[in-house]
This record gives sequence, structure tokens and C-alpha cells, in this order.
Amino acid sequence: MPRLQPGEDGRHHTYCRLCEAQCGLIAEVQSGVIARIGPDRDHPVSRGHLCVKAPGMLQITYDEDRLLQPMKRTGAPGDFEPVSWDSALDDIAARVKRITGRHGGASLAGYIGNPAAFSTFHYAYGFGFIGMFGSDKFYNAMQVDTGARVLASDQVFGDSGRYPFPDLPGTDFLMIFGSNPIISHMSLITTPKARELLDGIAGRGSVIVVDPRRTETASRYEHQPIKPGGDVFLLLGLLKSLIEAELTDEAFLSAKVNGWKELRQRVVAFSWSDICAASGIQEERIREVAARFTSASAAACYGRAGTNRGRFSTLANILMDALNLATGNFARAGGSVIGRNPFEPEQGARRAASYGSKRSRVGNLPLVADTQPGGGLAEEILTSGEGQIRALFLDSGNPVLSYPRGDLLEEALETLELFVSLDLYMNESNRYADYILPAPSFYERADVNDQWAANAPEPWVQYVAPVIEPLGDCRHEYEIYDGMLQRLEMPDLTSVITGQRSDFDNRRSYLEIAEMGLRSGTYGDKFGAKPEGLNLDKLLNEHPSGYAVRERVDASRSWDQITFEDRKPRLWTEMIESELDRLEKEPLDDRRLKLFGRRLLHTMNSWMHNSDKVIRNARPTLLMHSVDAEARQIADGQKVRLHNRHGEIEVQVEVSDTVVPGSVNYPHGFGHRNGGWRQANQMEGENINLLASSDPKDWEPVSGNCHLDGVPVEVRPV
Ligand SMILES: Nc1nc2c(c(=O)[nH]1)N[C@H]1C(S)=C(S)[C@@H](COP(=O)(O)OP(=O)(O)OC[C@H]3O[C@@H](n4cnc5c(=O)[nH]c(N)nc54)[C@H](O)[C@@H]3O)O[C@H]1N2
Ligand SMILES: Nc1nc2c(c(=O)[nH]1)N[C@H]1C(S)=C(S)[C@@H](COP(=O)(O)OP(=O)(O)OC[C@H]3O[C@@H](n4cnc5c(=O)[nH]c(N)nc54)[C@H](O)[C@@H]3O)O[C@H]1N2
Ligand code: SF4
Ligand SMILES: [Mo]
Repeated sequence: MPRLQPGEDGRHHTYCRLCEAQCGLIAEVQSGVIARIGPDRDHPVSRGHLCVKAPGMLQITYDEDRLLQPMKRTGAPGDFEPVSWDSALDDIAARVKRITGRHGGASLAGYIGNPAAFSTFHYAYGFGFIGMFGSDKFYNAMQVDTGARVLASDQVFGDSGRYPFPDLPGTDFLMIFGSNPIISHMSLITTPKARELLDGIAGRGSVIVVDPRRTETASRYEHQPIKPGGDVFLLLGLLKSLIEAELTDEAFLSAKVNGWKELRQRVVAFSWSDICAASGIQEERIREVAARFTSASAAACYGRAGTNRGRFSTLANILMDALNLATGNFARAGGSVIGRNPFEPEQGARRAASYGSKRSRVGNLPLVADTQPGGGLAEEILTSGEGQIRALFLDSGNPVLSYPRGDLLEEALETLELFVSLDLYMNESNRYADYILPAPSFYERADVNDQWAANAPEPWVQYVAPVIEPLGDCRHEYEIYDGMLQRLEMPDLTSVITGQRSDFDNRRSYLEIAEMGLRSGTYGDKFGAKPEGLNLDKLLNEHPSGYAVRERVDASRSWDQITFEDRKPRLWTEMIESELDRLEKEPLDDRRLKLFGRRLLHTMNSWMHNSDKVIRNARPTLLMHSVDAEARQIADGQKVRLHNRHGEIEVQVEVSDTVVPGSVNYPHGFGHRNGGWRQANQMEGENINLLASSDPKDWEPVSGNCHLDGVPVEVRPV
């Protein structure tokens, strides 16, 4: 069957690029318009799975509030008028030239947000653009999302870009810390079948969900409630139990792992009374779980968003790695594994660990994976001196809602000499921009699921063409960056990234970056030398639903992904030692309520709220335990004021014993008032990040991660 052209009537193979599951989809085009989004039952892994957000994205694509023309600011924040691409790009290029001429390349910054993670090599060319001016001001959502895991990987495995994940199809005993996969569909693991795989594990053994809330996932499996931020103590307790019961494989640990002896010594020194008080879990229970972990034939522990934004999240992630290693479950089928990126050479890229070699200008924090601490963006803009940010390129992000103290960031954004945003909408952040340049939704874009295959227990690759051509005057982000470079008489991005010269007239697309990686990578055709291997054409034409490169991840090859010379994980580094010292000194604060977050099935961070399909059932409420509600004379459904020294918001209470006493819970990404998304503006809900601190002293010092879960707050009836 000949392949359909973009916009041609018929059934188009595509996949969802909203979350890591990347479900295979069929888009039905009628009269040039996408009429329906349905599941692709032929997808080798998702086999028909999808959620409400993929069809929701169809509404977003055709949303009348979406921007389809370049917009230029004409007055107050939010006042824009449409302009031509030429006038926008000419003016932006001239201003970039003037600013970098006067203040140097370091005055340019880029923030690239979450949706770009699912757009092929988007970070590479977005940050590549900023880098071409000599700037290292790269910002993204890392310090509100993955930062602690990224730093843990740098320390333990020598590579900030590789993440261990549980080999779910073979696991018998899984401990999940701070993740709610029934709603989020998993993160830093790529699988569209989370529920099916977790059900399988529960059938063979156990799934224990460690969470301060009895989440949708926790109530389906075995719930272990914990105090917000208590994970690091529970993990110390689990390791201590194993050591005391002599259940660790000491011969293996001394042969295959560096630093266990030193870590072991420090772990046993923590007292049971501190461990139990800080986690809220009894010693017997911790010992029981540790014994079950070791007796399972294959076990793994895994942590995500909820173990990334606390006071000691990096250490918690490192202790999870230690638990997997100490029980012999690392690199074992059904254990904790590290997969291979099909877009990297066979041996895996050998990245030099860069941690600590650079620090931020404001706050003097060590950069993790060469990324600036996102919570410091406002101060970097406002603090004068060398390297002050004068121009910002905000691409696929909404930091006014996603990072702490958006109110301060709003003030800073308004002082920029140049602020350019690439987005589908006017949001709470880019309403301060000089220009908003309209980008296509993923249904209007070709993509290949590049890096994510590395995190898949059942790895596949898929390459899809656009279902329809970009609507209106939208342009792919890649083309927008190149359009500016061309006007500045600089080389185009692909030639810079691939090292292969081309010129603007026969410019090579971003897909060529993927093509080069795929063909030279593990599963590639080696440019013809291995004819049975893959290239993009073959993927598109012979495997339109995606191609499973292996049935299962090769667990034993996880060792090869460790980039230290001796291929041994490290459990003892200067950073680990200093974090343990800090942990010993940190006083327990049980006086105030601790605020932590949740995700709703029917929302996507801060931005899909203009689709009634998506938000139909999304009503944010403050969950509060009955004990805490009674103590404050607060009734179910009542309006309360939530406040601390950073800010205050008024929200509605839902008295619920699903949260642990002493804590309250509210979803993030709300608080729309004045974006261009009219329906979202009407929604109930407030921005909880107004209560989070934007002061670097309050963040995790080693990672620069913002403290978003476990934030002390007071709650009073209004
Ligand atoms: N308190 C609290 N805060 C949190 C979290 C939490 O759990 N609790 N979660 C954090 C997490 S995990 C994340 S990832 C961040 C997300 O934070 P950000 O990445 O800063 O923001 P998003 O809400 O993802 O907003 C994405 C923007 O990209 C636009 N967009 C969508 N698709 C495209 C596209 O293809 N191209 C372009 N150019 N634009 C596009 C949308 O219109 C929207 O304006 O939020 C974080 N903030
Ligand atoms: N429906 C939907 N799906 C999404 C998203 C979305 O916005 N909506 N966002 C996507 C993105 S960007 C990401 S990063 C992933 C994230 O996916 P997940 O990592 O699964 O994140 P969450 O669903 O926020 O779950 C975090 C859990 O941590 C718990 N938690 C909070 N504090 C603590 C703590 O101190 N200790 C422990 N043990 N638990 C704690 C919370 O109660 C919550 O249940 O989801 C993705 N999928
Ligand atoms: S789970 Fe939902 S949002 Fe995630 S990829 Fe699948 S359809 Fe898209
Ligand atoms: Mo995220």
C-alpha cells in the first residue's frame, strides 16, 4: 500500500508524543482534516493502548485559541498583533546581533521545556542555537523534575544521561518510590503497558508503592505510606536491615562495585529511632520489606518525580541504586537495568562526567549535566554584571507556572531586552515576550522516538511522517532557529551538529541528525554495510507501526553503560559523603503541614487545559487528612488559605484520609488567569508553586533541585 502524504485522506500511522509511553495511534484524515484519533493495534508494544490525552491533543491541534501566525508584542503583556515571518525574523536577528555585539554571547539564554523531550533532537538544536553564540545558559525543567536522578546517575554510573529502570516484564518484587504510573503512565521508563506489567508483577509477587498518598497506583497494589521526604530514611533502613541480617552479597559487592564498604559503614551508623521518626514507618515493617526484597528471585526499586524534589532527593536516588546493587539485582533480568540508545554508537557514548566543573553565576550552584538551575532564571535576568541574561528564547515551556515563584519571574521577564517564545499558545510566561512564534503540534510533525528506546524494557523504534501539514503559518522549531541563523549569516544547525557542511539552499533537516545516529547505531544498517539493519526509510515504509528492536532489554549489557574506566558503579564519592553529613545534621520539622503534589489523569502539566475532553474531570482540591482538618476546624468543601513566607493561595479542601496526617496535597500546573487559552483561564485552581522557594539556599545544594514536595505550609479557613 503506498504511503499517504500529509493531509491525504485515509488512516495515518502516528504515535502520541505527550508522555513517555508514546502509544501507537491511527489518525483518520477526512477532507484534509484529522477527524479521529484511535489506537494502533499493530504497534509492537502499545498494541492498542492509548489514553484520553491523545484524542485531547486533536482538540488542541484545531483549538481556535492556538496561535497560527507570528505574533509581535504591541503594548501591555499579552497584547500582540500578527506579523509576517520575515518581519519577525529580521527584527529578532537584528536585535540578537545588537545584544551579543554589546554584551557577548553569554547574554543569550534558552529555556526548553517538557514537550520538546518528545520532539526529535529538539534539545540538541534548541540548545545548539544558543551554544553557537558561545552561551552556556541552558535551562529546562530538570530542577523541577529529574535533577536528582540525573545527578545520581552521574555519581553512580558516571553518566548523567543514563537511568536505571526496572525490567518490569521479569520482576517479581517491585518497590515504587514517588511515582503514580496508573495516572502518569510511568516516567524514565518507556512502556505503554504500565498497568498490565504491574498487574503481572503483583500476580507473580508484589508491587509496593511508597507514597504519602494512597494513590491510584497504591490502592491497586500494596501501599506503604511515608512522610513526605522520608524516603532517604526508609532506604537507609532497608539497607541497614540487609546489613544487620547479613543478607548482602559482600563478595559480589567488593568485586563489582566501588565504595560499598564506606557507604555500609555510614548506613549502619544511622539509628533506628531516627529512621522510624523521619519516615513514619516502624522498624519491623522495614525489616520485613527488606527480607522480601532479597528473597524475591528478581527485585527492583525505582523512584521518580516524588523522590526528586525533596531535601535529600539525590541521596535517595543513590540509595535506591545501592539497594539494587546490594541485593544483586542490578543488570539482572527482572532487576534494575540500563538500556541502550539506538541512536548512539554500539559501545555507547563515553561522556566525561562534567559535574562540578561549572557553577551558576547566581547562587554558585554546581551545574548538573551542564544545565543552569532553572529556579534561578529570574535572578540571572535581574542580577547585573558579566553574563547577565539580556535575551531569552523560551521554547515549549511555561516556567511561570512550572517553577517556584512565578510572580518574581514575571517581573524579571518584563525587563529583558529581547524575549522570543516558540509555542502553540500564549501562556502565562510568554505573554511577556516580544515575539511568539507559532510551532506545529506533533500531528503536524515528523518524529522518531529517539532517546526513549534506551529506557524501554521492550525497546522499539518508530518513525512517523506528519499526519497533516503545519496549520496556518506554523513553522517547525528547527526551521525557526535556522531562519534566524541564516539572517545572521551563521551556519545552519544540522551542519553544525553533524559536522557535515551544507548550505541554507539545500539545507539538511533535523531528521538527518536522527538518520545518522540510527544508521551508525546498534541496530543501524551501517550506511549499507549491514543491509538487514535499520534506516529511516525502512522504518517509515516497512514498519509504520514501529519496530521492536529486541524482545526484551539486554539486562547483562547494563554494565557496559557504566562509563567509568573499570565499569564499576560508585557508591562512595565526595558528594555522597557530604550529603550524608548534611543529613545527619538536618533537624526534623514535624510542626507544620507538608505540601506535596499530584498529577491528574485529565491534565498535562500546565498546558492541556484548553481541551474540554482533557479537563472534563479535572478539579483540583487540597487533600487534607481528617485529623488535620478537625484540628483546624476545617470542613470538607471549605475554602482555605494556604500560606507560608513565600506566598499564599486560596483553595478548596477535600477531607481525605488518603494522605498521611501532617501533610496536604494539591496538583500543579493550575492558576491560569491571563494566557491566551480562554477555557483554561475559566478553570478553578491555583498555582502551588507560589508557595515554593526561589532562594537557592532552600534548594537541594548538590543538584540545585527546587523543593516542591514536602513544603512547610500553614492552612486556615477563609
Ligand atoms: N509543584 C510542581 N511543579 C511541577 C511539577 C510537579 O509535579 N509539581 N512537575 C514538573 C514537571 S515533571 C515538569 S516536566 C514541568 C513542566 O514544565 P514546563 O516544561 O516549563 O511547562 P509545560 O507545562 O510542560 O508547558 C509546555 C508549553 O509548551 C507548549 N507546547 C506544547 N507542545 C509544543 C510543541 O510541540 N512545540 C512548542 N514549541 N511548544 C509546545 C505548551 O503550549 C506549553 O505552553 O513542570 C514541573 N512543575
Ligand atoms: N496524566 C498525566 N500524566 C503525566 C503528566 C501529567 O501532567 N499528567 N506529566 C508527565 C511528566 S512531565 C512526568 S515527569 C511524569 C511523572 O510521573 P510520576 O513520576 O509518576 O509522577 P507523579 O504522578 O507526579 O507521581 C509522583 C508521586 O510522588 C508522590 N510523592 C510526593 N512527595 C513524595 C515523597 O516525599 N516521597 C514519596 N515516596 N512520594 C512522594 C506523590 O504523592 C505522587 O503520587 O508524568 C508524566 N505523565
Ligand atoms: S499514555 Fe496517553 S498521553 Fe501518554 S503516550 Fe499514551 S496516549 Fe499519549
Ligand atoms: Mo516532567
